[in-house]
Amino acid sequence: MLRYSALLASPIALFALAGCQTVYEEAASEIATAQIRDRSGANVGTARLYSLSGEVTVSASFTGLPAGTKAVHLHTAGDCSAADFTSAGGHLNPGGHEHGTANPRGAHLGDLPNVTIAADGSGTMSTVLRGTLEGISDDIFDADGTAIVVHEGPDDYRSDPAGAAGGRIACGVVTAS
Ligand SMILES: [Cu+2]
Ligand SMILES: [Zn+2]
Repeated sequence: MLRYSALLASPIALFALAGCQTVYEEAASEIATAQIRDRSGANVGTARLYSLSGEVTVSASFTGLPAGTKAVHLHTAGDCSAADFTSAGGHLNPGGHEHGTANPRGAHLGDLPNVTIAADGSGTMSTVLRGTLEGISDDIFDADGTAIVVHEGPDDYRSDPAGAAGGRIACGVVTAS
């Protein structure tokens, strides 16, 4: 039981461990994945959603992206068909909030931390979503689905409606496992 409590306390720290599968990933259930592609159609990453004890964690790893700090969000439609990925709609926001974790009126369910892409084009991001699995799975797996989107610049965590993050450079449809 001690081991279990430690998992609950620090899923993000455990995700940060090197290796193929972390302790957290072993204990958690994968509920969805997304193959993320850039505007040329090249595969530039994978996102996985896990549930453990009612919490949902999003973990994404990227390769082949331009270096720098990039916004990552869940968008309201699982549709990456438009060339500029605007088909994915705005941020997933079932609660009717404004954008940004630093916004007193925020935040969207889809607001995720920025990812830092290294000079070699790689980077990882992991975070626990606000809300419980029971509360948010209907929003993620709704009729039009959900996408994970990477932007050309960083999210300022404040500017409504999208964090002033610039254009969309990569997109993946969240698919139930
Ligand atoms: Cu976005
Ligand atoms: Zn947002």
